[in-house]
Amino acid sequence: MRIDILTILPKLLEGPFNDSILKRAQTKELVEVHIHNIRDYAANKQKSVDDYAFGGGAGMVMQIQPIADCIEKLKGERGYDEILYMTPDGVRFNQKEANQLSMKKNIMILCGHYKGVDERLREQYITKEISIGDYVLSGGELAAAVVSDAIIRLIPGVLNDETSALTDSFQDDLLAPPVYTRPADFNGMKVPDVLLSGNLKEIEKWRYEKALERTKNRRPDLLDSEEI
Ligand code: 6GU
Repeated sequence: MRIDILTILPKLLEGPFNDSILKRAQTKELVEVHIHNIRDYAANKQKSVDDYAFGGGAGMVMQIQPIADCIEKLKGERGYDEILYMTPDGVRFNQKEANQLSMKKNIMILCGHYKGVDERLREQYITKEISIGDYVLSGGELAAAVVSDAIIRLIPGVLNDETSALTDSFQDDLLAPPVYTRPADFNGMKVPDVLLSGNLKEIEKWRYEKALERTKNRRPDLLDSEEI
């Protein structure tokens, strides 16, 4: 898989992709991540990438030219399965979307700023508009990192057994159950007996019950009616 991210703040994205699982995925050549500075494509002398909104109002709008040129250049080099635009007015991102995107070959992600990008860019190039939740971030970069992380860890070979995605929260529409490690007794706070019992069937049952209980309490919206 290849992910191209278009941003005016490339430094913001360096950290998340240069550590831990996302870094290893690139070293193992399971994913290529390319970050493009939109400002490099600005055709004007001042290298400006934003301007006042037609019709007035507060906030700047990201201009069409630098972004269109960057997208056109990349599209000339390869086909893209999706061109995503990160925006708080997009469709809410979830695990199902992450699963689907993890099976694509080439994905482009455009990070918005200020009051957003010129609408004509969205009409002309964007195949999917994504929000990561009901709150507003200063820009799309952190959201792009979130979405990329959720996608990349699902690519076969990225995770090992210990970090397996199979037992994640949401993979079966249930939140994950509580987990414990040594010591079994910390200042009198004890690990549930069943986890020390060695009875795999009982442990599975306990984990399922706890996952269900946690989901009912915190995210009842995730449960189908027959499970409640
Ligand atoms: Cl994708 N971008 C911004 N700027 N804010 C957000 C978001 C995205 N998702 C939630 N809030």
